[in-house]
Amino acid sequence: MLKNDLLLRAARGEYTERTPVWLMRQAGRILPEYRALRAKLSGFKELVETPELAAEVTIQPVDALDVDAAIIFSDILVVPEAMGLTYEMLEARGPLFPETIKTAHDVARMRIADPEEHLGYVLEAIRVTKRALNGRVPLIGFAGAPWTILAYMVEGHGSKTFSKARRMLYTNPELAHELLRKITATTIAYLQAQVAAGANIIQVFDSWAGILPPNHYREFSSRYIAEICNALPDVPVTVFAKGAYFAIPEFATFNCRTIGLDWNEDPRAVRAAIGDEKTLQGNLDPCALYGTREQVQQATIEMLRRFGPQRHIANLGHGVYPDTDADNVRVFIDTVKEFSPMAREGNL
Ligand code: 1CP
Repeated sequence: MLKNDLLLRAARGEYTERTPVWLMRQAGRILPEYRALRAKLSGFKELVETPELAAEVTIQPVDALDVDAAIIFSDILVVPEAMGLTYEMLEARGPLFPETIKTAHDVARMRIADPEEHLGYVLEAIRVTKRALNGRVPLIGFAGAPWTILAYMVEGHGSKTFSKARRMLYTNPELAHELLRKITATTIAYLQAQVAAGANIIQVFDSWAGILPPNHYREFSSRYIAEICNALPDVPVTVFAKGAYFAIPEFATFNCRTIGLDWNEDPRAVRAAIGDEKTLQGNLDPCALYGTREQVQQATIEMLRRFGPQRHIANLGHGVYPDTDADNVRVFIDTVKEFSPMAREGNL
């Protein structure tokens, strides 16, 4: 039983006495205790692949920041690795796939992964985390959306344009679909296993949604996200598609509970467009946390006003930047907790 279930109640559209709050990328470099542990290890992968360590850093922000949820410490790139494409995490540079997907032969070599066999370390990290959390807050499980995973598998690393990946959608759409089907099957089994291991809510990250034109987004991304939502009927799902403002009315028809908004989106306009069915998550600009204490507080209050008092999960519009002052992160969290109850009385 959960002692704090605000996040789940908000996701289900139930009344909350205040707005729940957590931050994308809350576990990581902003916390000195993360940096200290990380410095003792061979690298990022050791942390992700050792369940006790992954559980420890998952819980650090719950202790240090008093957020209303933990998110399992892992990465979206464990999925391509489980399918047969290993990644490296280069210090200060990000992920790199030494081999990439180019041909039909490459796609044929990718397997539909078995969660226990190929991703057992994440499932074990979830089990260890759940025991250690002992019901303090819900645990968020996650995966990348199939399009974002394809983008890394074809491109091999982060990119501003992902032009190799987008080229495939024009030059070999059938091959792209073949790969997307395999990623989707792997992701569905993996997320169902995360739920069985104890994840209370699932977030699908489509980080590179915004680089596709709307017609390609419908053909190569959103339909696979819909399949994932349909395969998880018993758990609330959050769809966060960065930059895909044009797809939000479509997400409103999905079997998901929450839609994540990035900082380009206006919560009032989204509400007006989609009605009250879904909970919204977001969307303070991560750069707002570089301001003074007073500026962070004002920006957070303004965000609360734009979303209104119910059906909102407070968050940033994307992951917190690693050089953000943890004290300003605390101001953001404390402001949500202090001021969101006032909104219920119409005093914000
Ligand atoms: O050594 C380090 O500390 C490296 C930094 C780091 C961290 C802390 C990476 C490398 N991944 C993570 C953990 C991580 N990744 C989490 C942990 C839980 C939490 O949020 O606290 C999550 C949810 C992710 C998900 C993830 N990884 C996404 C989707 C979310 C988003 O930010 O859009 C993406 C795109 C990745 C790929 C990735 N992993 C790491 C980096 C630097 C990147 C982005 C590379 C790029 O810009 O293309």
